[in-house]
Amino acid sequence: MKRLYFDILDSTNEKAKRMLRNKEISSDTLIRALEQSSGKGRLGRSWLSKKGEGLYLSIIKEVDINKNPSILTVAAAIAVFKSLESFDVKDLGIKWPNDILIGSKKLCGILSELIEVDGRFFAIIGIGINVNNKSFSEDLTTKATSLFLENVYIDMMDLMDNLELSFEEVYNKVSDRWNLEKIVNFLNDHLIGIGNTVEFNYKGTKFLGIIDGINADGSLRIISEGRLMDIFSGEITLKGLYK
Ligand code: BT5
Repeated sequence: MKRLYFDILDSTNEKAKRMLRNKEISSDTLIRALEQSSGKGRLGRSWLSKKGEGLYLSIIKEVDINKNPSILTVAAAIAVFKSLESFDVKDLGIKWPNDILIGSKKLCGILSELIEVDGRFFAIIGIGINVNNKSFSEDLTTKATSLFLENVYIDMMDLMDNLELSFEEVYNKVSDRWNLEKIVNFLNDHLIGIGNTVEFNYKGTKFLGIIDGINADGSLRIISEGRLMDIFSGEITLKGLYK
């Protein structure tokens, strides 16, 4: 994978979009910044991206729009999980669709975006991992953690190298039906909240349901009012997670 490094960017995802539109990069590129001035979360939220505190990167992959590109978000979550696991990080969990937690606190967020350039589709998979953060602001302190705060010391460059390999491995597997099944099983084994009650939004209405697992297309299976429902995107609130 081609790598591009920057000291500071607004957002590695935004930079990737600009460069794709200007034909400066193509598939299989990794963009990293030491700092982001407008790190992005989902749904207009922001991602705290101070200099040297976290790993901020985007991976660009051309995708076949007919082959469910949304599975890439879960593939990225699994790649991060496996990478951290290989460094012996304990108590990891995946919260659908895009968070890696240690215990009940968020260590990593993933923002996948899809853009079209001249009829070709590219997925931009943005990954933010808290590495050296020594503390968090009041609003995040009960919700967020870093490797440092969990007493884990991993060199950021080693983490990035390992993560890139892990991503390629998982990415190749999700393109294969048989392996996809194994990947989904892995995900369900590490999914936070199976059997727990969640609140979720479905077509504009709030429902309570019980998490049953993740499907092969990356959607979340919920049992609500005796029915199975598949949630493809959006927000779930796990009851009692952040206490
Ligand atoms: C995410 O959004 O979790 C996706 C974060 C993706 C960040 C990467 S960094 C590289 C690439 N370039 C970008 O510009 N973005 C990607 P979401 O699920 O919406 O979570 C955002 C929420 O998490 C915020 O509203 C805060 O409550 C919380 N938050 C913000 N910064 C955090 C941090 N560093 N650690 C833990 N939680 C954080």
